[in-house]
Amino acid sequence: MKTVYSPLHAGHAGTMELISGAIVPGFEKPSRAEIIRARVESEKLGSILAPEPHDLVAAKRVHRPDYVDFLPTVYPAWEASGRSGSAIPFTWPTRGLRGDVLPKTIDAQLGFYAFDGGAPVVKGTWEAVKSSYDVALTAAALVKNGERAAFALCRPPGHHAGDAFMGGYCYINNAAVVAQWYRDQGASRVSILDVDYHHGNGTQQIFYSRNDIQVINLHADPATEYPFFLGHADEKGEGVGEGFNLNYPMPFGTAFDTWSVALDDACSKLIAYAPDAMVVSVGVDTFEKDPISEFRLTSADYPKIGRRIARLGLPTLFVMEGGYAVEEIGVNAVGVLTGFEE
Ligand code: SP5
Ligand code: ZN
Repeated sequence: MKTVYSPLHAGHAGTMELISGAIVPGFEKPSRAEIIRARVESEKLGSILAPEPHDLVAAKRVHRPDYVDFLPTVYPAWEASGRSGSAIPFTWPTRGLRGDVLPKTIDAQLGFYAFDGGAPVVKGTWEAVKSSYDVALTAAALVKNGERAAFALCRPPGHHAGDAFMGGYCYINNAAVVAQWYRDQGASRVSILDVDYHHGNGTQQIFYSRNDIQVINLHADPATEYPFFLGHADEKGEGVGEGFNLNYPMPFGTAFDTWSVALDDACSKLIAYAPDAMVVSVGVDTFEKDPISEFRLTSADYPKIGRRIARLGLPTLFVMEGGYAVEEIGVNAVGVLTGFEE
């Protein structure tokens, strides 16, 4: 299959992250995408294409327009206020505070448009976010125009970003953008299968009241794992969307024997829905050696995931999400794709 990749992701670099009581270099770093790209080449997965530039119309179909327009203003406003480094929010309009009045100062606006402090903005962030969006849409067009599958090597990832908030290394929800784009191009139904270790809270939130986009998540139980406040099994969608959101929370220590049972069940629900196309939010932070995660999948398991997804027989777009064991990220991410192509 073809891969779409942009070098512009690399400007989103040098981010800082507050984790386990310390401020450390961000886990979501440029080498992730570079190592995956190198593995795409060495495994001869297929050609690597540059993205076509897109306007922001498709982003505004799933995100609030004011949120999309805010993103490119962050770093200029941060610099104008005399700071450098990573722009990170520290105050949020939680219960009991006003979440309906956009404040005037950048520190407050960051909190207004974020659900955590995990999406730092540096000088090159917007250009990288925009390139990741272009990568996703360009890869989606390949599939729409007849390719069985394509790989959007997106960086930064997207599945934690909701209609008007960033967080968890995510800014624009690339998987949500392309799912909606397929609908706007004439698909009747689209499924999103999110296999990242973390619950795709942004994707769930965006489509929660919809019956035309099925959202299925396999992830660590939010009772004990980030993003904590969404992703329980009883979240099934609302209104006409009831029954079209499916969550498979699993405990720390989950290995492929258990995880694959959830995948099989998810696949049966997906087949019953009979979508015209599917989008896979492919995170490989389920890996046993992932530095911030607690599942136990091995490198040998990733091709099995690809094979199982291939059996669905659907036009498939793989959109890169998480995975922080950098040394093995290429083997694991590309393992899913080569497994799919067997
Ligand atoms: C796209 C994606 O995978 N985003 C993940 C964001 C996770 N951010 C919070 C991580 C908190 C992890 N807890 C530390 C446990 C270390 N053993
Ligand atoms: Zn993740």
